Amino acid sequence: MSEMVPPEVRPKPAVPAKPAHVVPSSAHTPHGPGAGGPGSGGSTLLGYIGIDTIIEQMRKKTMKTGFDFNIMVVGHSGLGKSTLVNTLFKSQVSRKSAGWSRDEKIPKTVEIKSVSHVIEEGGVKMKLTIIDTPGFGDQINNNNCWEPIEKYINEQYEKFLKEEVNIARKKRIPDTRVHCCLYFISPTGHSLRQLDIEFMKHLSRVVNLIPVIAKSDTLTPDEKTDFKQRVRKELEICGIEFYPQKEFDEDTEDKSDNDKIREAMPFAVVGSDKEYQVNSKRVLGRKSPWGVVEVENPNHCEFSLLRDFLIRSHLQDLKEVTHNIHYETYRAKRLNDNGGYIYLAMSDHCMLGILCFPVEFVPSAQ
Ligand SMILES: Nc1nc2c(ncn2[C@@H]2O[C@H](COP(=O)(O)OP(=O)(O)O)[C@@H](O)[C@H]2O)c(=O)[nH]1
Ligand SMILES: [Mg+2]
Repeated sequence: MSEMVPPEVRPKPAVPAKPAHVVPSSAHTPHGPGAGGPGSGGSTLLGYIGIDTIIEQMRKKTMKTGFDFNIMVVGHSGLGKSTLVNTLFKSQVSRKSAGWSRDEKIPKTVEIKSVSHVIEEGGVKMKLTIIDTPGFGDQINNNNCWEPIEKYINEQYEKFLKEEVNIARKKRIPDTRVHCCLYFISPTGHSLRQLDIEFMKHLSRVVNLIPVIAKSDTLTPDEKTDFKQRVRKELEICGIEFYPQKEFDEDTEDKSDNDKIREAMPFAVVGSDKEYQVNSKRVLGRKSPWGVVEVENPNHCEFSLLRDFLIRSHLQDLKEVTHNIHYETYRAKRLNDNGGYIYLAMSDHCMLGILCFPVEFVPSAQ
């Protein structure tokens, strides 16, 4: 008869503690006693794994590498494009119009000029490129004046595509693609011009288009409300979809946030790089004999709505939509045009050789 052996009592596995140096990814994540319970995302048995540190890792990486943001401004001369961009980034990031065409007083066609700056805030570096389009809409005949702008945007996609399929691919492809195009609508109080409609129709398909009503301090509040409504209606009738497009909303939360933004668009803005003293506060504004229009005061204009949307809430999404939607559409079209192959000239001047990549070998998203 075999002896009864008492069951072996194994010591409970020690739950690995979360290392002290790990910073919580969010203030809501419980890490104290009881962490790992139901609903916390961890497990009492397995203990802390550290998945949530990805946020901190990504933050560190972004701090180290920085990021590119390329913004294009389009609209008639004198609509306040340079001023608005300087107001947005609180510095002289865009040169005044006079600086662009010093040698050429009257631009013959649309010129495209870009200027880059590195802006640092809280240890994060952003390489900001402003692409200006002086001369747009200034001709007597403005037919097809959106063409050079569309060409420029596509050239940046082409550059990126060539880098992607390069055998000796750069670790980090320089991103010159236009992440956002601010289109300045003249504050006429009437309706959109044919040129506005033509431009937005063509460009909304290739870039994140954000229409804004320029110099809105020239409209009374009632005129502004009417004009905004009329512009929205006209855009709808013409089938022009501006950013953020409904079809790219990812979930219901996205949809409800973006619905509010879409209803408030196009933002009626005022730009200024001058400061004034108002109620013992320094504010950016435009001074007139009857008072100061405060650029960042939501009761005066919608500049702060535009700034928050563009930089504080949607900057990353603008980059993602550029990459995943606009660039991807361009890439797919290029592949289709070439029967599934991308042909790359080895030199800009002569075809020294041709590299062919079947579709399946072309790397996709970054
Ligand atoms: N009333 C008003 N004037 C503005 C505004 N923004 C710029 N301006 C003025 O309009 C003129 C042209 O501005 P600028 O930024 O060079 O226009 P751009 O040619 O479109 O780049 C300058 O005298 C600016 O001071 C604005 O929001 N309201
Ligand atoms: Mg300018």
